[in-house]
Amino acid sequence: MIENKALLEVLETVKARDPHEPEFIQAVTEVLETLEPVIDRRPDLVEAGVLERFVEPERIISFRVPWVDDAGKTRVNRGYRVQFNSAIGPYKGGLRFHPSVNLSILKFLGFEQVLKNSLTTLPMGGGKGGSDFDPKGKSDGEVMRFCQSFMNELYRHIGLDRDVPAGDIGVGAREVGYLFGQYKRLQNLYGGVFTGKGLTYGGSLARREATGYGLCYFTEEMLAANGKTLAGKTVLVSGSGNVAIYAAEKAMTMGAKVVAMSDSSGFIHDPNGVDLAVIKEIKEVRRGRIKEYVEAHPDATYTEGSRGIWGIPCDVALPAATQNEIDGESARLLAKNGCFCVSEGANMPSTPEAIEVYFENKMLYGPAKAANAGGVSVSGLEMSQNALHLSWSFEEVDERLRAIMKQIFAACDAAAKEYSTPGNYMAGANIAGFLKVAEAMKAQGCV
Ligand code: NDP
Ligand code: 2IT
Repeated sequence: MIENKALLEVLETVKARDPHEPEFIQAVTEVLETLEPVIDRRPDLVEAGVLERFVEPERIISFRVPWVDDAGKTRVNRGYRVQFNSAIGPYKGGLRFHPSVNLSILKFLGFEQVLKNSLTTLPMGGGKGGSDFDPKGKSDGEVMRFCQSFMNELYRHIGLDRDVPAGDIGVGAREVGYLFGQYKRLQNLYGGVFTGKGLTYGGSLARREATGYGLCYFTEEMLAANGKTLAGKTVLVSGSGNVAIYAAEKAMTMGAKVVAMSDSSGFIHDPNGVDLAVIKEIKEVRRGRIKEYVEAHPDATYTEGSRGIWGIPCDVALPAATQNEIDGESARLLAKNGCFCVSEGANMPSTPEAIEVYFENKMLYGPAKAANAGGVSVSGLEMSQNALHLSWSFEEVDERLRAIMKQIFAACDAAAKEYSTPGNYMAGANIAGFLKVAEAMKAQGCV
């Protein structure tokens, strides 16, 4: 519970202003609670009005996205871009296309992105955007027409030194291609205004793998600091999208056994270890459902309902699907079955109750904004390569990613020790991320 008066006032204002935005309130509450020891020592930041500005997006753009489906019918979706904070660099963050997208979700994601991008050590502010459009079940032509219409509005608001979007849920290589193509056509500019681009048109090697690989690099650092390693451990990875697939791949390379993965319909359990080639074929090539896995591996089981995955005994859990996918009950189940580490590939996958359970059970907890920062880090490296008009090898990008994840862990560890409880990497990530942004905001005055 917060006692600091300035923090309390800011939190109460957010709750009063946005009572209909539960995810945003959840993210802000968690961060403000952990900032108390910093704010107690830094009245100058309160004096400079940093806190009030820190929780309010600089700009929110909302627009109509009309498009024509294959039957010739006009459809309308909502498009958004939340430009949250540009204190340390141009807005940077992904676009999400999913029917659940609304301002509460995009504001929580944008707010988290500000702190995450600060942790990467690269000069990027934070933003997020997207639409309630569902690419699932749409033809390539429908997705293209939607993306072109979305960009017909978004192009005015983005740019190399202004705002650089990327992918997130529902926005992968196909969508980025269509969005980038339309931007280029409208602006007659090739500039690296998108990251996650295809390798034939300015994308970075290892961007596809970056979030998942980075998650494993961070997790390995956290485990090593606590006398443990991923090798030989049984691991659950939720989701089967971009982050999940490459988290599973790197965990396996590091010697772990991944026994389960999921999608929004259900989960597969393969005690022999998941066959990732089959998952990639189903998800990346065919855009199919994870239940098809048991056709290739009849020894594995498929169960309806994605939450059930947390009932499988494991050592390490890597949630990589979506927000609030681990609730208190799932967390208790993980702890009861011997899980000692939860490291987050998805953004805010643990409810506040779940996080309490991790701490009560002395589990190692790698918070999303640190653990999944590898994706945006390599996005930053993609921007650097584009600016230099050259491209680095896979190994070079991967090496830089590894170094960044190591540095992020070190920063979380140090801030936890200086301001909070040693080992509380959640507090460490929030504090280290906040301090850099706060200093920049103070230095730039009331803007
Ligand atoms: P993808 O669209 O590639 O994959 C998303 C996966 O999560 C799919 O398996 C999907 O299942 C599942 N999923 C989505 N929504 C839900 C839901 N409501 N309930 C259960 N499962 C769900 O997205 P990404 O892999 O890119 O993103 C996954 C998470 O990682 C998100 O939280 C994202 O914000 C975060 N992230 C992504 C980064 C990136 O670089 N891509 C970087 C950092 C974080 P289904 O196919 O059934 O919908
Ligand atoms: O949540 C995230 O960090 C992302 N979706 C990636 C953002 C980016 O700009 O690469």
